[in-house]
Amino acid sequence: MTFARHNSNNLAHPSQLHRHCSRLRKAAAKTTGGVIKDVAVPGGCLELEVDFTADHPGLTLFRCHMQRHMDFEFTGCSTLSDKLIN
Ligand SMILES: [Cu+2]
Repeated sequence: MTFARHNSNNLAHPSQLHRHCSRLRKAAAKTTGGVIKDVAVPGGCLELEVDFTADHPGLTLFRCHMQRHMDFEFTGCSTLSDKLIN
């Protein structure tokens, strides 16, 4: 699966999709060599795309690692359903 994220403000956000191993596909409109990263930092007003294998059904946390950003709700859970995975 590909997870695409557009950072709509000018702050850097060290973001992580927990419970999955992510491979950075594209950052700031440039294709990468597919480096494996736990945390990627989209700079201000930039986009990134990561590929991951959706092999862990259930709640998955996506968050920014900056405490102040988490305090202002840059954190959330998504549910990967068994139907999506199989
Ligand atoms: Cu942040």
